[in-house]
Amino acid sequence: MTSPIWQATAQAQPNIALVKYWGKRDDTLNLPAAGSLSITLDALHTRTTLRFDETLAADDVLFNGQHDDLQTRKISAFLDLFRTHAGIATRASVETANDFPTGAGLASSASGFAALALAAGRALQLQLPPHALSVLARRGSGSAARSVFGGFVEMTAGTRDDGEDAFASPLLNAAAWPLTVVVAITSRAVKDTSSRVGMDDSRRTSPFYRAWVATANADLDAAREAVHGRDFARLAEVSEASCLAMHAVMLATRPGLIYWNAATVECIHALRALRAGGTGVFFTIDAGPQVKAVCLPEHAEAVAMALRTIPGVAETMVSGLGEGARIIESDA
Ligand code: 2P0
Repeated sequence: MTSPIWQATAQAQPNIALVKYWGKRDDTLNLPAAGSLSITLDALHTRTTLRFDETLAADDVLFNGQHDDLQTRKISAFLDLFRTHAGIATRASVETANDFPTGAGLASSASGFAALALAAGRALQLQLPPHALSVLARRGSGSAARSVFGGFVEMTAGTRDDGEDAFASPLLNAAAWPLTVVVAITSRAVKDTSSRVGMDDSRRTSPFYRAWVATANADLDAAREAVHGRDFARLAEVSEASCLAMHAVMLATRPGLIYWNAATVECIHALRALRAGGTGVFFTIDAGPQVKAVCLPEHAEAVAMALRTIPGVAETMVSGLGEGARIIESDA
């Protein structure tokens, strides 16, 4: 008799936070200290095929075409959550790949764990409602909870110790306010300090950390209202403020977390000058040196051209807003 194989392929896209997440209230359950608000992209993808196979003695993970011990451990621990949920011990083979730089401040863990959570839930036929999928994706990476959904998304910090109320929800779909994001790649190097380690260091040592967490709700309220009102100027103001406050917390961490390079700073100045001249654009920057320019679609080409002239900008990628994680293929 052949052993059963449960298989699913899922795709998810990274998201970019406009109101940032930087710090946890619980490391084990990956519970954020404050809420966040993001946009899901459509041009960058993670695709993940998962097969639970009773003939396997161990999980077998192919990450961007390679066997990688660290990624295998992370993915295996994540799949344990689903095995526990389903009451099985079956091992899995996983093939996951990103069509964009991994670990370089482009939210590859967000799309990666969102795709894996969706594939695992489908392969095991767990019938998870979206918020439960978001809770599980969060266990892999806090930002992955947001990539479950498309368009504009809000992540709620929740108050429960078990984390069941810490999940993301859709705010506005992508077509309702189709902004364009131009990503300026200023380095392809993998960052020195992961977000996970960096945000824990900030919580423990940055004198600005408490103030950062205390101001998050006001930023969330302003950003949510700006999204509902399609108020680009207001969204620009709060997004840049949240980004710069997060980087202030990072800089004041001991030792200081400096994710920017010279080109990052040049991009900031160039984008501010463009906005002062009437271009609909604002910047945001995550735990890496890339600059994400969020634009009104009619201004995206001018923004991309301006960013490409800046020394140190190796490449620009242009993306619209996209859908949430989805199943591409499944036999379950
Ligand atoms: C964000 N970042 O809101 C912020 C801004 C980076 C800077 O979410 O430890 O990879 O897995 O929960 O989700 C990156 O952090 O961290 C991130 P974990 P994650 O997009």
